[in-house]
Amino acid sequence: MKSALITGITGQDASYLAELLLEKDYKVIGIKRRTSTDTMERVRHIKDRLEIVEGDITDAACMASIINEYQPDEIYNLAAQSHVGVSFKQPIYTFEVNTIGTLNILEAVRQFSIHSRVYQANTSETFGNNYREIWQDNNRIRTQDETTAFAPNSPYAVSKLASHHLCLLYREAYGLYISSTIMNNHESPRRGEHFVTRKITKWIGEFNNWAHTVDLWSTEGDNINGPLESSFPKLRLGNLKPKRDWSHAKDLVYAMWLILQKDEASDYILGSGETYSVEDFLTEAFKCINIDEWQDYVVIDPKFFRPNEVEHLCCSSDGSRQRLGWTPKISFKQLVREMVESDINGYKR
Ligand code: NAP
Ligand code: G4F
Repeated sequence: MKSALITGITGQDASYLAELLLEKDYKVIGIKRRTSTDTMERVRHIKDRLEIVEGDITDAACMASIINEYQPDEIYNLAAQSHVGVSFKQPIYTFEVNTIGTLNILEAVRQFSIHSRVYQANTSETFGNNYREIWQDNNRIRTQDETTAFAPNSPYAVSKLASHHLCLLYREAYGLYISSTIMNNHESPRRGEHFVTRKITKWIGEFNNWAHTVDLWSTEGDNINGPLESSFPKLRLGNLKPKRDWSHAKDLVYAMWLILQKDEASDYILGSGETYSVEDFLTEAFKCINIDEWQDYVVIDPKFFRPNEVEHLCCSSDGSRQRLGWTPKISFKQLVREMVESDINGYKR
């Protein structure tokens, strides 16, 4: 039986990855940091099949002790301060978790468990506003691939780029098996509520259910497109123009597992290869409750704008896909619908 250690077990990606690894008969050890309230919601349904260990990746001694004790075959470092906007307000904390935290794990592996294969979750945010222009079917496409230069423009992105380089360094200098992946955005019904996609679908779910209770939806099955009652607060968002390459988290965690099954450690870039703006997501999500004029329901609030923005992410991951034999299966439209329906049904897990 193989063993896998997952940091950030209470997070979105870890919950899907843990399900996948349990299906594959792994022994799964999840690291959870101490919190004063319960954060196990995403993994409650599989909790009894996981070994949960309390620990914080910013604590070097703690990481060394856990990795030394379990000697895991695979380590997936998914723990992070993963919110870009928050990283502008808490830059030092972001570095402690995302950079020093990664380093603590690499050092523990180097000193106590050199056979462990490590997966490090890094990010397309590290490209900042860099892209490559290619012509496809007479269209000019902006894309990022393995050759695109990094230009991180948030504390989060800089912290993750440092983590990426530490992985390359530990692989090269010590011959450890460490694979670092530049992942584009991936979402799901389990996405944190402060990321834009889930913020939108959660609002829609609550609004839809409220509208039903006050009978705002005038006649059965008809589009309403009516005015928003003043008693339900509008959805407050920031910049709607940025474009993201959105996939489903389930697709991405499958690639994570494939990556650690390769004979050689390497770097990858993962995403859908399609790009949609925040406004596109909003439009598609409102369509799920038959509203075309989302503008009546949304307020643009400067509070949600960032000091710097990444304007356009769209990955070209053909090389990585070929090496892994991987392709994402869930489309943008399916993803949006699944998230909206889950929030209408009151999100269970
Ligand atoms: P997430 O839902 O925000 O989960 C992050 C996890 O890290 C949570 O379980 C959190 O615990 C834990 N954590 C935070 N600080 C910790 C610490 N000091 N020690 C131990 N655990 C800590 O993130 P995600 O969306 O699943 O993303 C997984 C990884 O992929 C992250 O590294 C993220 O930066 C990276 N990534 C994500 C995306 C994406 O679109 N989702 C794209 C590119 C890269 P609490 O529950 O206690 O907060
Ligand atoms: O949902 P977001 O906060 O995700 P962002 O910044 O793209 O970061 C996510 O993807 C990265 C990979 O590219 C990960 F590394 C990272 O960990 C995280 O998972 O914001 C998406 C876009 C941004 O342009 C933001 O400015 O939506 C815009 N936005 C507009 N209004 C908003 C809001 N973002 C948030 N969170 N909240 C808003 O109200």
